[in-house]
Amino acid sequence: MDIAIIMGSDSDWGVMQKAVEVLKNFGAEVEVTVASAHRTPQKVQNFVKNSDAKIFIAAAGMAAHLAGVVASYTTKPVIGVPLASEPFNGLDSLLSTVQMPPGVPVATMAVGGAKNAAIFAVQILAVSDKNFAKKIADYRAKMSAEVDAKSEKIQMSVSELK
Ligand code: RP5
Repeated sequence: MDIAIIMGSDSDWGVMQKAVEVLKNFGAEVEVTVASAHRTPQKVQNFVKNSDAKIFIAAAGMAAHLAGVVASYTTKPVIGVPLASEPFNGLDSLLSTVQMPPGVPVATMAVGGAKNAAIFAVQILAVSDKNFAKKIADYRAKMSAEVDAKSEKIQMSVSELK
């Protein structure tokens, strides 16, 4: 298994589905489970300890300790995705995910950053896998070409303005 995604709740799926789509587009193996640092701590521990995934993506909202707890059970890379919820719109989960004590890092994405979590995971795989390295390079080139095309379109709109 390449990537394991752990979500604190099934209510996180609406955001995290994007990560699965991106990972599948890159041809990465991905599995998803719901396990909570607070509601099902033993399940989190068992899952992480028994998983053969190379990288974990952990997504949670509110008091989002899931990624940090996952990181405490493994020395594999852990990518954290803080998720937005009321009343703090994700600032609570961002700080809960990113403010890890020295020695146990979590690579924290932006609030709701499911897509970047997937891309970052593929970039880690790409360090030792030429196939993924080529796909990431192609992805960057395509993105760059799209920006150029958008810029040209804007230039045309500008020149058409009186
Ligand atoms: C977190 O609490 C979950 O990751 C979710 O973002 C939030 C709310 O969970 P539910 O009450 O919707 O299950 O642990």
